[in-house]
Amino acid sequence: MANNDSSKPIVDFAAIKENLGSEYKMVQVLDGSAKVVNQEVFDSFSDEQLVDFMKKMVWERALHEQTMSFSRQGRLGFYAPTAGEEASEMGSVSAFEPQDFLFPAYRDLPQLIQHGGSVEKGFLWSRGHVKGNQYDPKYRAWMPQIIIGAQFVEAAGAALGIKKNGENNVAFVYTGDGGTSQGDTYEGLNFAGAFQAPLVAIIQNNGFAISVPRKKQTAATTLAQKAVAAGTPSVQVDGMDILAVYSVAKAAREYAAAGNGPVLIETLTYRYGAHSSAGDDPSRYRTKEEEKPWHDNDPLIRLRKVLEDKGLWSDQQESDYVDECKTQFKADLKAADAEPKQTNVEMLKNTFEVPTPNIKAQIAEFEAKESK
Ligand SMILES: Cc1ncc(C[n+]2csc(CCOP(=O)(O)OP(=O)(O)O)c2C)c(N)n1
Ligand SMILES: [Mg+2]
Repeated sequence: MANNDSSKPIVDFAAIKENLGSEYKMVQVLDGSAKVVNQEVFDSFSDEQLVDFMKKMVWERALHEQTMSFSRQGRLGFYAPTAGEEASEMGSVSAFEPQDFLFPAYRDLPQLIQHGGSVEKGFLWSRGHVKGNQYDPKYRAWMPQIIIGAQFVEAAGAALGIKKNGENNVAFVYTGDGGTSQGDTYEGLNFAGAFQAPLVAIIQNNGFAISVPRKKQTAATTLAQKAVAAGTPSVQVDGMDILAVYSVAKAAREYAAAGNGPVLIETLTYRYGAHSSAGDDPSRYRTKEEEKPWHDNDPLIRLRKVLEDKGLWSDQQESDYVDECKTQFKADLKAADAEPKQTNVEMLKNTFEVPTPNIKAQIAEFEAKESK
């Protein structure tokens, strides 16, 4: 049968495509010039809270600087730089309760530490030391995941466990923009949606998956809309505005903890440095002109302006606090240095609760070698 070319198509795919994701409007409390754009939410913060947010971001920036310096001295293993992502990381983690279960990725050590971990353990993790993955069982967090997306499947399982235990808590999980292209991310989200489990998924869209820019990663207009297929509400938030990130994460936590199922948050942020301390060169995949607006939008500058206007913060206070943090990080590295070197026996024993015959043989072999 011949088509009548002049008639309108039964479906206007072009119009549908044009509108995909158009309902997402980036949430802000402070705009790029630190102007309050949501007075009601801004007024809900006490002076103490504002100073606490500033201190957390200054702490994270100092941790970044110190770990980059340790890395250049060959004193750490793998470390993922975090400068630029302080509002996204500190704003989100501050919205959760100690009893919430955290599933971080490798760029989320600062959240892991803030959620009750320690800098020393973070350094041991960076060195691949098994002690970096061993936490007090009452501390509710999983080790930072290197396998992109895998933490979403784990977090969905934990969220279902939380629901089955009848707790009013949530599991919260992080991945990057690149992570949303990985099957596991969707599978975890879909599972949590199907079981209406209390999962808060945070996509830190920092513009790049190593050298692959966000635009080449997916044709989706926003990453937030990827939740829609899993029947999950989602939001895009200014990831350089800590007040917006915190407020959105807090609302997401409350919604999920109340038994309404999962939520997804996309934070729009930027990675200033290289992908990792292994030293890839960002100038090979982006220009200084592209980077500049993000530096102008720096999360610390934005909150600092607000605090200085209120007389709550000064350069002196900041530099004293940076010194205090860096002194502590140096002590934390010393403590990590004092940890006895990991043996193969320890690593093998840590692999399976009940070792296989093969692993048993290897344990015996290394016990003989390493006891010498
Ligand atoms: C399953 C899997 N595939 C590939 C990699 C290699 N890899 C490590 S980091 C990375 C990029 C991830 O980018 P994104 O999710 O945006 O996170 P970001 O590093 O920007 O925080 C890739 C592809 C991996 N670790 N795991
Ligand atoms: Mg990324």
